[in-house]
Amino acid sequence: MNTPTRLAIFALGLTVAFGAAWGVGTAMSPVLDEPVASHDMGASETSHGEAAHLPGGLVVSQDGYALALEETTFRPGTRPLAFTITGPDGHPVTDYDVEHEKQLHLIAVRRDGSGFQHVHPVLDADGTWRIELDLVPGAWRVFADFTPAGGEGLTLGADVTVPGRMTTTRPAPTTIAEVEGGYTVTLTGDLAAGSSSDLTVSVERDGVPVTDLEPYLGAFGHLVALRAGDLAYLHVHPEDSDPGPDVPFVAEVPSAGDFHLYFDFQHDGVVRTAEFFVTASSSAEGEHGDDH
Ligand SMILES: [Cu+2]
Repeated sequence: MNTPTRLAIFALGLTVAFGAAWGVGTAMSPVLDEPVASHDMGASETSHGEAAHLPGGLVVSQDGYALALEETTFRPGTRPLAFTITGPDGHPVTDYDVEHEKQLHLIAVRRDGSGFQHVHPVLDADGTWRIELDLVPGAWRVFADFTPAGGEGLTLGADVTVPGRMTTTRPAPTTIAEVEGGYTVTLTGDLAAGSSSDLTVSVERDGVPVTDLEPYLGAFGHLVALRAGDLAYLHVHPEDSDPGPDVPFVAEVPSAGDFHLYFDFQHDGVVRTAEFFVTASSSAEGEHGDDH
């Protein structure tokens, strides 16, 4: 710590001490700690509550766990990504709970919502995860969705840059996705901010409803929702269902606005992704059944 900073903190400590008797150590901690830290009463309990309600994926470090990428800049192409999750003791985490059949789910997507990849890295004995990503130029976000053994589930996010000439198109609203292999995947149901929204994804192939979807990650499909603008990573829960054509989900979105939805499904031994771009209404609109 340099001298001016130390002086500034000392001065702050004096100010606080005058106001609050001799609770200097405690009084100073909100100044020195990250806002998420909560080993104080009252005010920091509130800030902890707010952090708990923040959508996932917006921070690179939370509750003592941090996502550390070995490299953050890549040339375009198929590139190896390596990273660790460091724990509260500062060492890479090597023990994870299995959620949706995997110890860790990695999502990579370009900031404009294109290039979505949902993959499952391999863990080394030393705690390093490795996977290959297909990268084109642009600003990317990667998300690690995991549960440290015996702990709470976390989604941490970090930025990745791929230099080069970037092309982009503004995504258009779509609830019908054409997917390679002759599939047409349709999303029905409306997202409403602040409430649980029932969504159904229906799969057809060459115009015929698909009734033999294969289990993928413990359900007949896996849905990831990202908020346009900041790529907040949202919770979507699969519901029990038949193996198609309809696969139900419950989604909770924290705000009105645009969302990218990605539905991974397995059929004929191949996992494919259908992409949707939808707008969530404010909850008031949703209650009044505004369907346009
Ligand atoms: Cu996964």
